[in-house]
Amino acid sequence: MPKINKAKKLRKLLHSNKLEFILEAHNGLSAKIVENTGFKGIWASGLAMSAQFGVRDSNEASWTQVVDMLEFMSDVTEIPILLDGDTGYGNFNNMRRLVMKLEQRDIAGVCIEDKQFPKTNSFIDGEKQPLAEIEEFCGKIKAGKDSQTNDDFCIVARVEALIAGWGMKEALRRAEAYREAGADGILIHSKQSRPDEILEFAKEWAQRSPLVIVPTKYYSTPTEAFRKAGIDLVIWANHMIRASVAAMEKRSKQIFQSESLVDIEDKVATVNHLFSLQSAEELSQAQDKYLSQQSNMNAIVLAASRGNELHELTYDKPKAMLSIGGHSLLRRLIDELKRLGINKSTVIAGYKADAINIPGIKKRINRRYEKTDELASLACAEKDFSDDMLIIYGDLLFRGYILRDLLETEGDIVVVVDSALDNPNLSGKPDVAYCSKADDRSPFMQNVLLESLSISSASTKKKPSGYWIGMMRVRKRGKKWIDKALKELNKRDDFDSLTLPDLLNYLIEKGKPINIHYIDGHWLDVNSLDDIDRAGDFTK
Ligand code: SPV
Ligand code: MG
Repeated sequence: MPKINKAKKLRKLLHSNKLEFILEAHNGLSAKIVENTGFKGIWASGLAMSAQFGVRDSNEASWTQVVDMLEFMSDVTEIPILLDGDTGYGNFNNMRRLVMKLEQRDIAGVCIEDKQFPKTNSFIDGEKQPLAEIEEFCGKIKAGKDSQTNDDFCIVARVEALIAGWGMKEALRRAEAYREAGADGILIHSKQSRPDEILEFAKEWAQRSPLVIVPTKYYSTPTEAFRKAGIDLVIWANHMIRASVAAMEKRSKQIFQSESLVDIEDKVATVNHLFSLQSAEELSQAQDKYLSQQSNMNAIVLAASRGNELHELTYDKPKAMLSIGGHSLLRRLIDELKRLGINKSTVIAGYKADAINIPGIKKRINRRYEKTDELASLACAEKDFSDDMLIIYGDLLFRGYILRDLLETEGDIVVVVDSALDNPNLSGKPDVAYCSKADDRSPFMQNVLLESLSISSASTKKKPSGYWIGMMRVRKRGKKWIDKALKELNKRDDFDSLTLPDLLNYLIEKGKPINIHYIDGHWLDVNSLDDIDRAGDFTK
């Protein structure tokens, strides 16, 4: 995107031949709000910025802290920002460096006032504050102008003579000197509640250069009077910070007194509104564009069974919550999924569901776990199915590369099959896989399809190709097949006894291709006490 020249925009505001308005902002959020409202520019007020830091408007916040804040403001807006640069934070040399740093952050201009560093706010004993020497201040303006690299960067000179009680003549003398030194505009400041001296100044000034005012004290003046006086720019200088202070004090008192949120929920901005001010939507679109596919995946984890073979070890928890080396099997699995960018997991619990207390997962409960098998559990998570998901047993231990490689394997449904038929870690009754081709151990064997799964190899003379390990990846079309199959199988009397292998066999019967991702060992599922020892070694 071509960079918009914010300095040019500010210059245009100063020279627009009509009265323009800019509003104060003091951080990224308020800057965004000012822009969203429709203002054409932002006043980065020294008073408001120091107030939001909780310090005084007396150069207590360092100039680099101010510049850091400006960066946030500038990053989230496209309208120009005019910085209230106090006295330029030092002499001509500090001014040069300030201009350089402001330009680097795309700040459109800076206003400096003819006082001495450290200054204090003009409305606090304004008449006691010493003014800068005219020559010295002119040198500062010149140094700033000479160091800017963008011709449109604006330096506005603020005349404090009226505030300090030095009179109209001195104010005009100073303004003229600053104009001649190269200032792009004059800000004439007043603390009177009536606009008389400002209007008089404007008349005498006679549009020699752009004129800027801050009607904080003479706020009741009709805006038309400024227009008629030929003023170019009005700064509403501190009303965002004051609005927020009033709102925060009111609401914090209410919460404190009521010890409840009931009365204020409707009176504060919604969390969604905050998200929108933070452009959360843009981030989610960028995630879709830039994050690898697997980060949008979710995992459906089956963890409803007790694991009866483990006897008293699973007396008070399901098998997936057995601790191996200090972490439960399920915890290890969820951590591994996260490591590979799968951050959404639905765990289907059943037996001792309360014992599954892993943060950040969604839990679905198969209340009929005692009378049902895997498919009934899977159906409990139907609402969480997505167009890219992993279905996996909750008690599975495996080396990370297995899942990583699975995520890179093509296919609407891909199941992981261990072709090491003599894998010493195997126990229980693993599901025997018969596939269209045996594993030839080439790195990326493709287009191998599952022909059937069976609980034992005795039923057929065909040579098994390996064991299904209880992990499958399902893409959009595969999900549709599974949705449909679950509906159809649910009508069968034996639905409660059906397992994931039954589902896969059913899909194969219906002609759906189930792809194979072959591995060679490096996984374990815990079925017996011996497996627990093996699992301990496996996780070391
Ligand atoms: C500011 O906004 O910090 C200003 C304007 O300097 S005023 O507070 O009115 O002096
Ligand atoms: Mg200020």
